[in-house]
Amino acid sequence: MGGEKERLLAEVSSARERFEREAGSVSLVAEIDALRIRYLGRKGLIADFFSRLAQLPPQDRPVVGKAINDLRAYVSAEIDRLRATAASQARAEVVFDPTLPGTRWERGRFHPLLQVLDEIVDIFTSMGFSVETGPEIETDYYNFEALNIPPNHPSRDLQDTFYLEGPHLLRTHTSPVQIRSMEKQRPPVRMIAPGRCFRKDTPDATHSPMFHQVEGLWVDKGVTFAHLKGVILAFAQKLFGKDVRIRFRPSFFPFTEPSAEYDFSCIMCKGAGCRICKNTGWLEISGAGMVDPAVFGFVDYDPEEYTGYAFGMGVERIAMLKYQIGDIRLFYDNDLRFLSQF
Ligand code: 2NL
Repeated sequence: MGGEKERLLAEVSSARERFEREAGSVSLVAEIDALRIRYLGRKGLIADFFSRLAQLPPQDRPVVGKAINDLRAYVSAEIDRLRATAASQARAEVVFDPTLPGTRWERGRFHPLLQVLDEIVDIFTSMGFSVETGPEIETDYYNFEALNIPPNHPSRDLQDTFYLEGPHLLRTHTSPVQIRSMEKQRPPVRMIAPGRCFRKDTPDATHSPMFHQVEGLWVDKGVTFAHLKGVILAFAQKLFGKDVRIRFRPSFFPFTEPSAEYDFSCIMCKGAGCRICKNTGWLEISGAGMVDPAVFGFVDYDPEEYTGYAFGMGVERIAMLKYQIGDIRLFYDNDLRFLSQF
């Protein structure tokens, strides 16, 4: 009843033909591996032939066994050859080609606020101001008391200040840096204090609970309001150009006397009146004044011997004017479509 011997031999020979066909149409390493598993795997075609070989009568086994062994040797040599060609082709594809254009790396840049802050700092250092910094977490004493801000002043309101534990709070301005600097040294003091400030404001187009300020201070014998006007004018012109004019309007702060708010002539319309300056011709910048003698009392400077001026400015406000940005929140959204324009 033979039959199984002949059938097995025929299947082995047609398996070889099928392998030749299939091997001719593969090129990827993954395809070659799949082919190997199908033929040489533990549950593959050839393993199946061998288990059927074991069922044959002993006298039939040598002939069929040789045919299966030959098939296995052939398939495994072919697969090794295919794999070697595929690997060398893959390597050829990553070979360095010096005629290809290089990879262009996107360059990073500084945040627009930092660029404006740097510009402000450069202007003041060029005029002889030193740059001082201090902690963002302050005490009630440095943030309010030493600035002559009375205990129930509205700026101390829980609504306006981020209070932490005990006497600690997030500074609402960088003035405490100036108090600390005056404590550490005797006049002359000519410094600016740039940095982050915090106020419990609901964000809108012009308010952010975290913002940046630069405050300036000059204390010496004979410092007057005229010196303040001179430095603010020089600053305005270095920042926005020679034809910028400045004006001071009377105001009140607990830490300066007299106090003023200062404006720059509109950088868009040069004072003629436009949308940016709401047709006033002027842009409100910030406040300034002569250091109140009470503040000198806290740092042990003799107000009979020394006078000083101080001023503040908001970095966001200046950056918004410089680049005509209508919403302060754009600085903090971290949207690269915005940030990459600077
Ligand atoms: C503003 C603008 C200002 C000061 C800050 C200051 C600092 C010391 C002493 C006196 Cl240590 N003054 N800084 C002065 C005037 C204005 O900031 O509009 N603040 C409410």
